[in-house]
Amino acid sequence: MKAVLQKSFDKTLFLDNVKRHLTSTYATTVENATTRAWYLAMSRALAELTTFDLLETEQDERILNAKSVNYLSLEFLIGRLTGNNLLNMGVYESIGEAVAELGLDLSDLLEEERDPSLGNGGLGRLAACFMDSLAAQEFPAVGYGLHYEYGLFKQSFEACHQKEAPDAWCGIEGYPWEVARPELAQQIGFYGYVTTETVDGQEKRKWVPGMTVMGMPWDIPVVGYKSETVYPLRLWECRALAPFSLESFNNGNYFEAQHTLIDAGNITKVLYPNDNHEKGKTLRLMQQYFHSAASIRDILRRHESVGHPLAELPQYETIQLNDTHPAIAIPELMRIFIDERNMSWEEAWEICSRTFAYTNHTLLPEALETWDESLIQRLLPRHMEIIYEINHRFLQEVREKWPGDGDKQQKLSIIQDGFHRMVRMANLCVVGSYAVNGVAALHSALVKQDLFPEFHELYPNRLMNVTNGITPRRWLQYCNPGLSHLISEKIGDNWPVALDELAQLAQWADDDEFQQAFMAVKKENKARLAKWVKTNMDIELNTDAIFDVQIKRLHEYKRQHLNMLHILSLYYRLLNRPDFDMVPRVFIFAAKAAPGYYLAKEIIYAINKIAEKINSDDRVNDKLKVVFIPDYRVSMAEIIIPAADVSEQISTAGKEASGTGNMKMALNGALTIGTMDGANVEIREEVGDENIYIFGLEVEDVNRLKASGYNPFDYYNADPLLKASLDLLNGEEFTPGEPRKLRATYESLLDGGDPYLVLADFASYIEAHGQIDAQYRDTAGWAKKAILNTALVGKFSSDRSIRDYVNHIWKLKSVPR
Ligand code: 26W
Repeated sequence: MKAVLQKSFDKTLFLDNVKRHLTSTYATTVENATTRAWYLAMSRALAELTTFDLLETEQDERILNAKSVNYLSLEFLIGRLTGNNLLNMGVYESIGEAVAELGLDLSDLLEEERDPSLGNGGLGRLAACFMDSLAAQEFPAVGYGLHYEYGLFKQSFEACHQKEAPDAWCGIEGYPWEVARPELAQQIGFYGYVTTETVDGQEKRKWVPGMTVMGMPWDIPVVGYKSETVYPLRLWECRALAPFSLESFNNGNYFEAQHTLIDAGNITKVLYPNDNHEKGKTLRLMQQYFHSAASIRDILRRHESVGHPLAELPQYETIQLNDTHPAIAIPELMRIFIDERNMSWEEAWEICSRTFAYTNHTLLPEALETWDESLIQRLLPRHMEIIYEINHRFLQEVREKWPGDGDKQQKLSIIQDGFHRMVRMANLCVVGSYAVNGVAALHSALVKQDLFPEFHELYPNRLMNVTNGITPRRWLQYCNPGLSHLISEKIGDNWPVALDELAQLAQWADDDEFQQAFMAVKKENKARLAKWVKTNMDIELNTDAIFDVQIKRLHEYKRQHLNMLHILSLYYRLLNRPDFDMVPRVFIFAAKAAPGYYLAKEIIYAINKIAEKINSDDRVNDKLKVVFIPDYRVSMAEIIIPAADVSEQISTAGKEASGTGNMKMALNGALTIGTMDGANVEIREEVGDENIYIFGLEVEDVNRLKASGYNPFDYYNADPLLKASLDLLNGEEFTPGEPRKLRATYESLLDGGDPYLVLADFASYIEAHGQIDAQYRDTAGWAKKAILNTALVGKFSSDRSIRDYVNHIWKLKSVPR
């Protein structure tokens, strides 16, 4: 690994380039440039440097002849690039000094960057961390995604309700870090019909699309940490092929002629804002096919440009499917092989099924994708034929293994029978892949046990686990410079590429001086967040209070409303029990709700109303504060996470596949309060029982309770504190003159049957919070726990996740440059 930029960084040349972009790209002058113009010009100048390396990496013979992974994902939640890339390029300090000569402050410039919010949450952010780790360890890779015109909506609160606004992340000037690759554009078809042609006496099926669009790739550089390796994150934008139909144009029907243009422009117009809930919309399937088809063609182009035969595809390329969203890539590759490259079914299948691997990210039934057979038939008629054939041959295999077992066939079939026949994308992925993985040990066990038990019997070696991870560059080194310096002082500066080395910190966990330094950094980070909250929300926070943080998408299974009930119980006790004492707490929430998810929006509304009241109630003000930070996004997480004392990971056991926010906060010295769910289980294994607060029902308990007929009223009637808290919610305390205005949440927890067992876990949750309160008072004891969290979570580096994929699934070799 070389740090060439670091060595050869030429300040004068760089500043000249910045000034050149200021005038030639952004049409302004040194005298007139705004901070924004300077940020754009600086980023363009930096991006230019990485484009050189991108092209060199792309043409490197050793990489062309090595095996690469193609990471197919409808989402890449990359976050701001400029600051992080400066760090990866090893020039953060020198650029800071360089721009200072122009009288500019680097952090002001970095604040000008808008987050590219090209993802919803966990799945998209994981894809971004994985790209960072692939580049850092120089495992050849290409990320394939979509160039949405609008990313995830921007969130604001109006009278405590969530309001959505479109997110034009590119801005009017365009995004400085991307470069168009028109020479790599592709044509993609939709609709139409299938005919049979006879070629050389052989019958061949041929798809004649009814509509064709263009896929224009934009490359975003993924910069390897202190190396010259730069891989492309290739995002496809959909455009009309010809601006309009010439024929109708010449007929004088100018506006009709523009219809194709409008349709094509729609496909990548906006990211679907649903997280863990699929809706089956035509445009979404069009996005998926557009993404898969463009990516597959690009992969084949790369493979063949070096002269590799198609039959050797699995030796050179592997294709990782990030959930089932790109599943249509499987029949697409089959179609190209059979219809366009004259392969036999057997030969095509042999290659295909050694090329794809699939990651499952959720067990929630409402998130498992199924598409109407009739929709696929209409949009992609040839693909539907191929799916039938895949299924037909697969079911034959099932019949051989279990003769006469109709039940097994029904469960395994890719086609779900019924009035509306549906295609189960997860089944298609398992059948068409050589490896299938879950994202944490518990989740992968449940994938084998509950989601795909029959597949596991049929293919005992196919299902595996790769526990998720996070990149330590962005999520410690970049976002928490104070802690990073403290760590490097103690153990040197190799930990960003070898996170297990943090374990050495454990030797100072009891050291007075180190404890104080560690907690002083935490306090500075809390002050930084408090300043943000004061400036942007005009709420005053006490940095001596416990900062108790829950930041993630809003979903019932994640149970923000359990956290809310805890707050209500504290408020109730502060007002009604004169002897009740507590360490001051600041509750921090940040979460977006899918725009169509009614109850999630009601929970946001309730928390905001509760916050409004509590924050202005002088009786409790010195003890309790509640802050719901609007518009949660990567750059906001970078400020919140280093400031967390307590990390809320409180999903119903068995529902959160992994979680990655849990890893980020533990790494930054927060203690987790969590259920035995997702990666919490493994975090506990690493940090030890004394350094985490585990509570609540486990998966088996949840199943048993549900099977025995769960009744939330049993808990409501038996626990006075729970009853008082819920009644407080349903009264008019928080909505004076309008009782029961927050009833949606209340009712879902009682009459609604409490599907996620909030009430069942309440008592145990309150008890765990009681322990936190007691143990936080022991300053040295808490510092020790916080230090041990940072020290002992090295396992959760995404570098380790990527090595697991490389060794057990992809079988790649690192190609150092
Ligand atoms: C089709 C609608 C839809 C959209 C997104 C269904 C499902 C999804 C994602 C798979 C949901 C998701 O982001 N899952 C999260 O993936 C993370 C990365 O593996 C895990 O850490 C989270 O636990 C999981 O909820």
